[in-house]
Amino acid sequence: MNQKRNEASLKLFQRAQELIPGGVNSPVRAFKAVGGDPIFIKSAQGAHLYDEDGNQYLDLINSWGPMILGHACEMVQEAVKAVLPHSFSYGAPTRREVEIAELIISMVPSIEKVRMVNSGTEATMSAIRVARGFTGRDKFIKFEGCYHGHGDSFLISAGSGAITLGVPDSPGVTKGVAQDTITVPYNNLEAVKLAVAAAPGEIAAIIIEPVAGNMGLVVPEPGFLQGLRDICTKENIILIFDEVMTGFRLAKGGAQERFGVIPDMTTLGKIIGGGFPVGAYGGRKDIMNAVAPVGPVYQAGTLSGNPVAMAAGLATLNYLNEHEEIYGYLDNIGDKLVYGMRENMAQLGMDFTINHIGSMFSIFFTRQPVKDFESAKKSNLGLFGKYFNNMLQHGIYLAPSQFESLFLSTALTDTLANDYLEANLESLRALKAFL
Ligand code: HOZ
Repeated sequence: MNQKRNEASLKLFQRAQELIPGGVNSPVRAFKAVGGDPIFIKSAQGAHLYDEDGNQYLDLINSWGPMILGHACEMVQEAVKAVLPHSFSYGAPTRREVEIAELIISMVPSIEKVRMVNSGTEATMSAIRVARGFTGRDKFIKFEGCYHGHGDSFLISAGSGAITLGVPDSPGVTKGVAQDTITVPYNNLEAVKLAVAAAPGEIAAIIIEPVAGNMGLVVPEPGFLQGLRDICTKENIILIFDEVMTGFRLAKGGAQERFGVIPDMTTLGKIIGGGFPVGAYGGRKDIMNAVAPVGPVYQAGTLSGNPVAMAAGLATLNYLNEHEEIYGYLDNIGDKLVYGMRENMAQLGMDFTINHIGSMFSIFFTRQPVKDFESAKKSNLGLFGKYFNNMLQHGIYLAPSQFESLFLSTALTDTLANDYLEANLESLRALKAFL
């Protein structure tokens, strides 16, 4: 156990609660689902976070995905520094926007044209608008437990912070908006077929996290993504992969490359900005040509394509593009953690479920397979909270919610992975008293 002091974090949290709803600028960070008070981070370097009290943590969130090369990566810093003397925003086109568009199009199989925005939420909201404008249809299908940012039409059966705080259907979303969102269970093709048959010619798009990361990690069953592709092709529905989490992470070309299923549109965020606020949506040329100023579907943004964010994103994506071996490394270190956790559990006579792919994984405190939102909700949340706090005491910073994935970075060495597994063994052992 190496975490002792948290007075500085506590003081900041007390001040913050007077000033910011819940003391945080994004709800899951408040630790409400796991008990205890949030840690305020002062800095980060490589695989580690440092809090305001000087404690060190091994970071298994990596800013919820973007820091795939570890924190404060030198090469990204240099790229950002090169831009700063030339000012920080112009609201006019720049060279790097062209370069990053070329790079994204070369890396992501489905993207022929791309538009930069400022967050994943903007990307998904815009993609749905484009799909509606292009098809002339109003409704879309989303999957229970998938989270596509906080746009009104997505906050129906939503995962991530929405389910963490018990508001999967958020107040404030009007009935009028909600009636155009059709929800079906993840990994259930029959339900999709029924939903499509029930609204013939009315569905503009099916949007999905090809690997779901917002109900904890849930991997698509064999044939599920291809089944969606086939339905969409047959019914002229636009298939949108929300790869905000999986893009540039599960492979250079994201989950679509890894599973060999190509959607019509893709939304991106997180890694694409190298840690800065960036999102993007793109896809088939004919669809993207519906976007203003070429087509009539309106979408705009003063800070879109911001030069500082573009420099960080470009440096990160260029590096990933030129170092494909990174994905083998991340897969191996992910395997090491997950197989090691399973060994730890076997040693303690436990058999909880771990879902895993590449550098993303989640532990669920249930013995049943987790393949959709209903099965994810079977996890014992009390045990998860205890496990989270045990790990924190051992200097491991996990996502403070059962309904999130963990993300690894290339800064996670073999030695640090061993430290993680030791902490995991001790944290699980401490749970035995509660089983
Ligand atoms: N809902 C976000 C991840 N799925 C968490 C974002 C944050 O708190 O930074």
